Amino acid sequence: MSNTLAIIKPDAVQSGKAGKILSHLEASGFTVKALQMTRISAVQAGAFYAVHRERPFFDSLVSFMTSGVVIPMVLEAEDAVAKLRGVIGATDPAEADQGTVRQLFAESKERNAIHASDSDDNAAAEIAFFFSEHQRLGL
Ligand code: FUP
Repeated sequence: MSNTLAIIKPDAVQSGKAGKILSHLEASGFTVKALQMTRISAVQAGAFYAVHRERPFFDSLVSFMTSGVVIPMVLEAEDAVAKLRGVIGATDPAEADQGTVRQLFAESKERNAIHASDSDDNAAAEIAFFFSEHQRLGL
């Protein structure tokens, strides 16, 4: 078993889809190990997406991610990182496979409902970004 980080993004929380997404993740075989509702600052969003700092969509992405509540969570499954990437689908919902979270619930390439870590190293870093050492002891 391994862990990954998912974030239900502001578009999905605001439109009342968080519960359905959580159900979908559980039905897909993930165990929710930790979860919170929070808002992040522009500095925090910029740090989280630092790899995209030079991209043309960066400022808009930071603005979106700070526009409302987000729900970061730690999900456990066998091969959790790859499994969750498959379950969420392609970045752009127009290109996401049928039945994926983004195909079902996302509005656009930017307002795409959910984040998922893309490697085990990034999963560990992103879990530490949102959850304290004390919380991580429970994982
Ligand atoms: P993903 O790993 O599928 O979340 O996608 P990326 O890491 O490539 O992009 C991170 C986030 O940047 C996406 F979730 C949405 C946003 N993004 C855009 O808004 N426009 C783009 O062209 C690409 C990404």
